[in-house]
Amino acid sequence: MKSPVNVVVTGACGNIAYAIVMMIAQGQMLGTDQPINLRLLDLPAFEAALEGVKMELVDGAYPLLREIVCTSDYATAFEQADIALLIGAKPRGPGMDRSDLLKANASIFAGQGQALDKHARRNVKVLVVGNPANTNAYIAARNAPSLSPSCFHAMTRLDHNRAVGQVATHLNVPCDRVKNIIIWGNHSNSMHPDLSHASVTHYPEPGMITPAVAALNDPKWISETFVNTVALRGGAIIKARGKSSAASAAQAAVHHVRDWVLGTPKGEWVAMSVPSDGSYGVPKDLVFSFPCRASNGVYEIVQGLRIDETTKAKIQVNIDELLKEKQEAGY
Ligand code: NAX
Repeated sequence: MKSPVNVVVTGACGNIAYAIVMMIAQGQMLGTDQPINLRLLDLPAFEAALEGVKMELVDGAYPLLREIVCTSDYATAFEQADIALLIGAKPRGPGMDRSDLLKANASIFAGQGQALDKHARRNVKVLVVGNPANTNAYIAARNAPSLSPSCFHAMTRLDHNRAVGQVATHLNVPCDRVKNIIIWGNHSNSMHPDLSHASVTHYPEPGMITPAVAALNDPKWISETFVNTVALRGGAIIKARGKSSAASAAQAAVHHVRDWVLGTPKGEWVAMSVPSDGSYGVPKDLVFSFPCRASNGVYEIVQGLRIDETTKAKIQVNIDELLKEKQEAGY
């Protein structure tokens, strides 16, 4: 039997956390042979509610779960952390402008970066979900000087999964036949879903592989309906449900960490927001969504893909947006 890994979930009383802790406990994120110690962190006012989440986890009788710790103390939460899902963040309140929101979150993620720096394992894998996720991840990494920036990712996997879902639904094929979609940029309405390297397997006949653009054969649908549906999906869900995406966000975070830890399937890549190494002209260290592969717990940005002029322009829009966010947050 493997030794347990320490998994921290922040914002553990929130909507996304409520879905994700059960998925983690089932082994969907790290494998069904991997025991887990869960550390649930939320604000002090939510400590009693956290105990309720713990009771439900106990009542779920999950064989992989070992310790379950509920806390509002960073040192307790992040001690020897192997995986940290930073989901909790400050939402925009009445009268708050964008730069107030960026600054409020900057102080949360600076504090969590410092705590990870001090307490977590040196190869900790941190996934920032709380918005503005890319800038929050950048700030956490800046505040953890003894950890490699490569420990800090942000989540654009939900955008990736939304794009897969749209293509699969449009072609009436199962989602796992749609491969190698790219999401470029920031987790915001500006991010760019790119189908130019995507393909659809077993389409139109079993055994065939068709470029997604050819399978769809509808440039207007791709450049308008598809791009806008993916970019505006979060708002559409709030409008329809009266609440923001929770189960799909949890699923996306599970997919991101699973692929980072256990590896991406051979020949495939997925969207991960990772610190830039200068690839595709993105300034170094900006946390930017790229096509990434992973194996044995190590990820890499897929190199050398041909980028068309529309995509180049969209990448630049996202660079400018992230540079502005960083500045507004005081970095
Ligand atoms: P909820 O408002 O349901 O829950 C947030 C929880 O975080 C609350 O329990 C709150 O007390 C806690 N919290 C706030 N500050 C904290 C801190 N400093 N330390 C620990 N806990 C803290 O939000 P939920 O729907 O779960 O969404 C969480 C975050 O995910 C939001 O910022 C949201 O915007 C973001 N999202 C990011 C997505 C992505 O693709 N990157 C998609 C889904 C989601 O919109």
